[in-house]
This record gives sequence, C-alpha cells and structure tokens, in this order.
Amino acid sequence: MIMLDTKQLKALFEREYGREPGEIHCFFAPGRVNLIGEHIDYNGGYVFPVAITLGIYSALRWRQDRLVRLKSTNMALEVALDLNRPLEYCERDGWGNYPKGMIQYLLAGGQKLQGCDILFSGNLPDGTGLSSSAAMLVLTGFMLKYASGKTTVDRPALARLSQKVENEFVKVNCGIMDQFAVAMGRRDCAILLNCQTLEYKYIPFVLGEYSLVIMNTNKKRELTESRYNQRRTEAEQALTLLRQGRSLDNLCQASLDDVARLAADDVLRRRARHAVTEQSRVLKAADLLEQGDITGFGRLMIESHASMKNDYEISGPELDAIVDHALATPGCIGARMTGGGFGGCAIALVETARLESFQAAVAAGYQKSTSRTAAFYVAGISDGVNPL
Ligand code: GAF
Repeated sequence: MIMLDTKQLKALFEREYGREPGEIHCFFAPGRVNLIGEHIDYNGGYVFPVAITLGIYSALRWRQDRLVRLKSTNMALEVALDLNRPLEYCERDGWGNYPKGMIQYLLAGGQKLQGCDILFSGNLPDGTGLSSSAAMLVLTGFMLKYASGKTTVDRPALARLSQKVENEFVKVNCGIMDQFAVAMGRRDCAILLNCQTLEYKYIPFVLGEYSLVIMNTNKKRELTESRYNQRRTEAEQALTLLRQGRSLDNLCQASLDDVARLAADDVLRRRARHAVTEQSRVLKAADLLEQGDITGFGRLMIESHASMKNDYEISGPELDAIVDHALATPGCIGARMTGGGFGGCAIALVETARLESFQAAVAAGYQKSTSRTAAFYVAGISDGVNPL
C-alpha cells in the first residue's frame, strides 16, 4: 500500500508533465468502507460509513491555454479535453469520464476554469467496492475549486454534485453515501448519515483491542450495475405497494407489520425486510459504538451479512466464503460484506493481537473454497478530501 507525500507526488507529476514554472497543487481523497447499512442510502435511511486512509492522490498545475490533460499512474489511458468544446461522455475515455463529467458540471454551474495538467495516483484497489469512483469525482471537484482559490469548499454540496455527475453523466444510479463519506470523512470517526435529509453525526470509531480488517475477495463486481439497479427497482416497487395502505416517506420508515403485508410477493417482502431490519441495525450499531460495546457491534455485522445474503441477495459465493472463514477464525467477532456487493470487499472486526494468524487462516481457507487469492488491508480512518 503506497502512501505518497507532497515531494513524491510532485516528483511523479514532473516525470509525467515535465518541470515548468507554476505551482503544483497536491490533494488526497479517501476511499470509504460502510460499517453497516447497505443499500440503504437510496432507500432514504441511515448509513454508517468511514473514510479510509487508502484513496487517490492528485496533483494539478494550471496551464495558460484551455487544454486539460488527465493522466494516472494506475492507468495507461491518457485523456485530453478542450474546454472550448462541450464535454460529453465518451466510452473510449474510460476512467477519464469521471473527472471530465465533474469539469463539465463545474463549468455548467458557472465555475471559471482554465486549462491544467492533472495527475492521479491511487492506492485504492479498483472495482472492489471501496468507492474509487466517488473518490475520483469528489477529488476532481475539490481540487479544481481549491486550486482556483476557493479554499472553503461546501463539502455536502460537493458530495451532492458528485452524485449528480455519477447519476447523470456516467449513468450509474448510485445513492449519496460514498460521495458524502469521501467529502465529509473525519479521522477516527464514523459518520451516521441520514440519507433523506443529509443530517449527520460523527461518532468516534474506537475499537480498543480490535482492528477493522478489509478483506478483498479479488472477485471484481461484474454485472453489478444491472443487479444494483434491479435492487433499486424492487425497493421502489415494495414502497409503492406499501404506500397503498399508509403514508411513508421511504422504505426504511416501514415496520415489520408493513412488510408482512407484502406476503403475496416473496421477493419484494424480503427486499423490504432487509431495508427495515438493516435500518434498525444501523441505529443500534451507532449506539453500541458510542457505548464502547464492540462485541455487540460485531454481532450486528453478522446479522447484517445474513440479511444481505438471504433477503437482499447482494452477496455471492466469494463474499460468503470470506465472511464464513473470517467468522470461523479465532479473534474475529464480526464480519460482513461492504459496499454494493456481488463481489468486492468484506470487513471484519479482529483482535489486533491475532491479526497475523487471522489473515493466514482466512487466506488459506478462502483459497481452498474459491481458488482465489484474497488480499487484506488494515486501513486507518481518515479525514475527507483535503490538500495534501
Ligand atoms: C454502492 C453505491 F454507490 C452506494 O450509493 C450504496 O448504495 C452502496 O453501493 C450500497 O450500500 O457503493
């Protein structure tokens, strides 16, 4: 896991773009892990993410013309944009569509921009559900505003704009959680976020003798978008049916008695049950964490995974295998998949003194069950996007 300081990042930048006059501005945006509350953001409930010390670095130097060059140390593809022309989504620009979309929306919002050279360099594994796309969007928006002299950036507004770019420009129908965590993260704290109102509260993330381990299944999230969208549609259908009997702002407001009214459609009943039970787990988890009850928190993680596996059906053989191996290993008091699902990462609460034996046992068991090699990260809990 490579961490960069300003000097190293500037050196990488000059290697790509050469040494020229002009300040090089450096930034970092974290990835995120959701502790509990999955597929809840677009259902209008509470989520509980943390920003992590893995993320994406960026460096920018202004140019005298209207050209924007985008490069990444992680990706071969380089993208050049002419600010005098409308910026449109284009398949062949690949990852570059994320910064491109943000630039287009900033311009449309009246932001004055000149050309610039930008280098990204990430240590966030791609396609693993740790929010590399949200990090890229929030980072681009923050960097362009900050380097233009707006050093007090409205972070919730930037999170909303990033979600809008992802929904409308990149056409991924995500909720607000990831962008909010990347923009608003706070060191050593989790964010209890109400996704309907965007009210939030920081809760100290103090694990005592335990550590938060990120377990990467190395199963990329294929077909995720279509199945993610399918879950959104099912949740909307469940809400529409429930609204026939009573007024509800969102699915998370329903009760288990409401859910029972969906008996005629088992799929919709289970989708609604996940939203309702997961919501109550999020609120309990935040309380338990405030009281320092880490083992209670771990138990909720286990229940959450079962609900995602059986009711919302967003897990998969690899995620289930890694969670099962984690829970069967001494020192682990809770584990669950995190993020959009269908692949990507799971998280576990593990006794710090047993981290090494835990990783060895889970890696071996997981390899045996799936023929895949897992990766493990013990990341710290970070602030949101900032200048480096
Ligand atoms: C993905 C989405 F981008 C988020 O908005 C959220 O729905 C998450 O999946 C599931 O909790 O990361």
